[in-house]
Amino acid sequence: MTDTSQTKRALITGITGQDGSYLAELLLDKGYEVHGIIRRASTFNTGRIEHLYQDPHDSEARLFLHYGDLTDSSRLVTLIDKVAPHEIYHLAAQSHVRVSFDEPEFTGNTTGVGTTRLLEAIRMAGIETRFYQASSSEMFGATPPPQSETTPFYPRSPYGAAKVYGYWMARNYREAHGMFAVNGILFNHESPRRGETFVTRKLARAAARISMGLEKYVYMGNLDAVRDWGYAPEYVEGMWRMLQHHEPDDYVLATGTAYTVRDFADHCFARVDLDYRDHIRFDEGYLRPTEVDALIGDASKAENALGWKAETLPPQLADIMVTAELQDLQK
Ligand code: NAP
Ligand code: G4F
Repeated sequence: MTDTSQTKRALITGITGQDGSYLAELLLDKGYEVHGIIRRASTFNTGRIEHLYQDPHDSEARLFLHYGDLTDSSRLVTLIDKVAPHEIYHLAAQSHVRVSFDEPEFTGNTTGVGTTRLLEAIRMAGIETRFYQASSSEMFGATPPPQSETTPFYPRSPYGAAKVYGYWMARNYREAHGMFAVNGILFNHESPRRGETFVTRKLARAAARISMGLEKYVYMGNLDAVRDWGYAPEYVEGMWRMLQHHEPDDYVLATGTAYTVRDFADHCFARVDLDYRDHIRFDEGYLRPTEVDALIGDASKAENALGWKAETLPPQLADIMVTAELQDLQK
């Protein structure tokens, strides 16, 4: 660890995920010492942060990885005590909505109670820190758009219900214990680092592979769902701004635009001069028992208080993602 009293230390749970990797980049660029919690796996799970890796024996190293898991309270306490971070970004979760219907208990344990374990670990360690909770637009569920910080929650999945619980635990630690705990209520945000089974990455990947003759069809579920898709690197900047604000509060981050899954498919396939209708087939296995029909966010509070505004809109996002897939295939 660097021993300069000026250096800010941040701890990121979920550093190996899409957002964790962009956030680690951002914080390292800002001069932070960054600590990340990773899960032990039998295969490497650090692909998204490989380019950031620094040998911990190097005296200049500012990125440190620690084994840990959201289900292991004692480990969270000892880690927080040891690292004593100024800022904690809690991004780790079982984050796949469809999977949460198959694994509701596991999702509740990690995505929901995992947040409580971390908040309680902070309280037990007795450190002064700022806490970011990765809340989600999925919490709005069936409540019609536009959705803002004052919109009532109506979750439609075990994942959404677990996130509502995490949201209220962060609020409660703020109100009950005076903790600087913030909820970022983020609408869907995507990138070439998005997990392959989320709809934007699946479509971008399929369009690229089909255009190269590697596949003919992609099997999809509901194409009529409306989402508000932004670009992940911009959203992690918003997370950081929330923790720099003079007081803890909750904020929506979104683009305010509405596109269907079908629109996104159209943009991805048009990028490679194909018609999506020739290549998409239906598989009911990708339907959810309860669907969230439309998420469109109102991020005006974040714009006014934090000066944050989404720049990249879905057509450009589709272009970025398909281009990245094509480049990967040409390597
Ligand atoms: P992601 O790519 O799925 O990353 C999830 C991270 O959590 C991974 O690093 C994963 O580790 C880790 N993790 C999962 N279970 C864990 C456990 N039991 N213990 C420790 N770590 C665990 O998710 P993301 O897209 O970056 O999203 C970040 C956070 O924001 C999540 O909480 C998500 O629910 C929330 N969110 C995302 C969006 C979005 O559109 N992306 C919108 C709103 C909210 P492995 O790499 O080992 O699997
Ligand atoms: O890409 P998705 O799986 O994302 P979803 O369910 O909106 O959840 C993501 O965003 C949330 C924020 O609102 C996050 F909290 C959460 O962690 C995650 O990052 O699905 C988007 C839409 C859904 O309506 C789904 O039914 O796409 C539809 N869809 C249609 N065919 C499909 C597919 N989704 C997936 N994953 N795979 C399909 O084949």
